[in-house]
Amino acid sequence: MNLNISLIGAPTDIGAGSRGASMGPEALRVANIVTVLEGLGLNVQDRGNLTGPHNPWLPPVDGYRHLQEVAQWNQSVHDAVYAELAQKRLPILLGGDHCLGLGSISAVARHCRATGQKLRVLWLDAHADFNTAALTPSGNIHGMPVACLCGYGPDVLTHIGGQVPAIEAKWVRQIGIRSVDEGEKRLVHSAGLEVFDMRYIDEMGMRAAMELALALVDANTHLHVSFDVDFLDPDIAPGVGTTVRGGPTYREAQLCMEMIADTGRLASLDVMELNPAFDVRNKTAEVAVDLIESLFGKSTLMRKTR
Ligand code: 6HN
Ligand code: MN
Ligand code: MN
Ligand code: MN
Repeated sequence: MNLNISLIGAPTDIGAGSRGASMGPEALRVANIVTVLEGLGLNVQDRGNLTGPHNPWLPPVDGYRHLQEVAQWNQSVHDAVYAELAQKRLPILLGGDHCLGLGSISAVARHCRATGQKLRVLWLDAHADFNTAALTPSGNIHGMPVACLCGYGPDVLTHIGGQVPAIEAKWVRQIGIRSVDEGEKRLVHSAGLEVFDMRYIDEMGMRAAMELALALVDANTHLHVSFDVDFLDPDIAPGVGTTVRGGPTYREAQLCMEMIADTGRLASLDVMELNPAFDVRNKTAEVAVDLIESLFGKSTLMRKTR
């Protein structure tokens, strides 16, 4: 794995339905994300925070809230993530709401086209984030990034990485899904997204889900993880704007991260939707940092050496 990590803060809630994800990057820093990663022997550069338009908090227009502002934020995320990848570093985007997964993954896809790598996106989330302007119940663009990446969206969002669609639905695996809107569900099915929802995880277990989600990851695969903190059960992660009961437990989430780490192919990461305004003494940020530590290969005594 790449040992050179760059942190990029994106302090905005421009695509969300509640205010506060803009404080996410600082909460992750307060939870010691830098020293925890350094403790694993990684070289960590904190690039500080990107800037962008403030949140005007307006109602949706033609099915989108803040479309131009969302496009601007995503353009700067794209540029920052692409620059780190071009310097052969592993970018970690500190969100910020999940609309920014669009800029981040557009950059990763562009990088993979340039290097000839296969891209695999793991989308860890309670939600599918596969809405369009016609389907969305809210107009909040954090519910739309996967659809935009797959080409279902307005030009200002689908063109950010220079190729439309930025990715193919078959490169994506969604894990932990348990809240999908009615119209969104139909589009998920027709686009052919592979979803390991909570029903699947309940019946088959996290291990079986991750084995399938990681099948076909090989030495030429760039593995991108987009970690929406609302993936986690609200009992352990109340600090998000859109909690949904019935998510992975602490242990299930650890196993998920450990199995990703074992591939050795993690090459970029988003940590999104952390909302300190809903948190209790920064504990959700601490849980997220714990899980990121496992994602980067924190080893335990019981682990067999490779
Ligand atoms: N997220 N499906 C809902 C919507 O408004 O489109 C919720 C989206 C949540 C998005 O948590 O990243
Ligand atoms: Mn999300
Ligand atoms: Mn979510
Ligand atoms: Mn790469």
